Amino acid sequence: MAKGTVTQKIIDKHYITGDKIQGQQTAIKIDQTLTQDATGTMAYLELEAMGVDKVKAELSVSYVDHNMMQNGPENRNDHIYLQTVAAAKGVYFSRPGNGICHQVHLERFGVPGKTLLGSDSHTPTGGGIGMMAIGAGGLDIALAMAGEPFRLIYPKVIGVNLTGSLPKWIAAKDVILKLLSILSTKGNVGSIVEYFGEGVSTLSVPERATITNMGAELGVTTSIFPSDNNTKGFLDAQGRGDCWTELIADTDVEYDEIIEINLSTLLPLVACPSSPDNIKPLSELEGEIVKQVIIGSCTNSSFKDLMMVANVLKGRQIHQDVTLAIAPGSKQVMEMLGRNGALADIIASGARILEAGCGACIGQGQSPANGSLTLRTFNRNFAGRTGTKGDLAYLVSPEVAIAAALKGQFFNPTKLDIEYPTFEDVKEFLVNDNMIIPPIEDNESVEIIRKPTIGNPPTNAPLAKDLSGEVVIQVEDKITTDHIMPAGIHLKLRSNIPAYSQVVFECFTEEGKQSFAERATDVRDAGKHGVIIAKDSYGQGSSREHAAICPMYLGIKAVIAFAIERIHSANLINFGILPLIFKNQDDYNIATETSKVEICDICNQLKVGADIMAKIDGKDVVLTHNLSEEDIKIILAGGKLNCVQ
Ligand code: MIC
Ligand code: SF4
Repeated sequence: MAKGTVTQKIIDKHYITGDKIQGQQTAIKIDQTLTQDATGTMAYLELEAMGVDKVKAELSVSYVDHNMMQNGPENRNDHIYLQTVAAAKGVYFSRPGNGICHQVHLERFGVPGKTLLGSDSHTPTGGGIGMMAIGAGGLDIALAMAGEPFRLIYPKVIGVNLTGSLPKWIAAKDVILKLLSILSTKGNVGSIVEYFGEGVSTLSVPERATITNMGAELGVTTSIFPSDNNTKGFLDAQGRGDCWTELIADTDVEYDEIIEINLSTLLPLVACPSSPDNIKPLSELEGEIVKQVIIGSCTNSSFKDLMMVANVLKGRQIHQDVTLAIAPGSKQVMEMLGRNGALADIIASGARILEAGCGACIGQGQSPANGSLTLRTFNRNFAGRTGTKGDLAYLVSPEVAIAAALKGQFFNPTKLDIEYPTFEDVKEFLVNDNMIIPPIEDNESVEIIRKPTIGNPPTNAPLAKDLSGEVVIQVEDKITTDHIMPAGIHLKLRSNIPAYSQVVFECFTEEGKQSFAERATDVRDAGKHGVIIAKDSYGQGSSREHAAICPMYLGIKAVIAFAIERIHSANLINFGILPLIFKNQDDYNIATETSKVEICDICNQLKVGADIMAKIDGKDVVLTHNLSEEDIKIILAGGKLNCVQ
């Protein structure tokens, strides 16, 4: 059992109830919350449904960064709702254009040693300044805003010992890509990654934040760096040095597992289509023609990253067959680049400047052409996420991205005939919070504006005595929430569950065949409970609770898989869908796309640690689950909203 870790220190300080035993549920106090618009509308509708007048967390911030295309009125309707509900409930509101939630939170609100719960899976970015920052579904954030504790699995702490220092042109992105090549995207549920070792002090806060951000792809609860002098320097430069505290592991610290990474020996790495853990050394890809490069997203859009890019581009021109798009992570970054002239260098090179937001990372524009390679500094390259079916998206560091933009092919940046631009850490960031609206005193008089595209969150019926189910879809390994609930052009439907439900599992709809929504509706209309069957690591990726709400809306009552990822499993429970596990994986093969699934007396069978006897097409199948007492109560009630309303 780990001891003396930064992780434990924060958990101990925030501990409320539960066993401090690895693998058991522990409830902790949440100090800060964040939401973004694409998950936020549901979260605040849920908060309203709970009858909460004013948020009880120390600090809550609502960001608008995902849905900014405004094709049709839906996005702007959401923004107006979010701004008015923030004012009514005592929440800070970060206006569209102010930047990506994780970047802005790091700059303006994050505090070492505090807990942060965010309705976005990349909330662990805050681990870059020593926060325990965790992603969760919107309903869990709503509950944290209401002052409720958050339950997490008491973690296994994986220590990553960083030694050496990064060579020129090798970046923080290569560190996390290296770790993904070791740990992969699956099998890490219930772990927290904590960085330590002499290499830590060689990394600046933006570099640490790149690493903790993309740590989300490991499927761990979160990732964290100690809070040291570099952290102090960053917070001082943000004019927030007074919130700094030192937070480092004890000298006799013990981790549950240790992974060694020597920064000095790292080479440029690439995550190939279509998974962040499909890692190859850049050397294997050199020379392959690249048609599009995009630099941005919450992983790699800091002032540091973009200054490196601007310096490389200064006086140079991008390759004539490549489009280069750059999205700064925040208004602070954009304004600083504008004032120091770097933006002019970027524009002069032929790059296209995008607004400070998620944009292309969530399929809002910049879809690549068919069959052409796109290089992105993002954190996810799940199939189709770019908006192009059969896309070829590669995840790289800004250094590898910019080399490709100049050369029109995968090119090793260390071979560029360019001096690597090195910088001192920024001593004073430009602080201009005019796009952040603070909470007001007279919050009760605020009118919450809900335009017609914003519906109520649906609720579920309590669990039936017997589950009389029928398979609606049978899928394979590593199904991400992007497969379940596509974003891109459909993202604007996030506040309209009946409409959004129509595209559940859209990527698996074959020409001339029933869609998932049609099949699920038929099953439901026949009086049966819908069941989803899957293999390993079901529900990877984003925190979008719509991947549970929409299937629930269509009558899904159970998911049976080899393993279900943490945030998605919690979302299923929150909306009253049973997350069940095959005890014997061979039983997956008994099922077909139309099998009958019977679980008699499910309400009584559902006991902590007990197996569940089911029948698939009449054959006996044993299922298990990881549900706690509390989870079972929620499932029986048909979801958390039914318990708290
Ligand atoms: C993502 O990167 O997939 C998102 C879009 O930010 C999601 C949240 C969402 O689906 O709204 C996430 O990471 O949680
Ligand atoms: Fe936005 Fe992309 Fe970051 Fe998600 S991963 S928060 S879509 S920038």
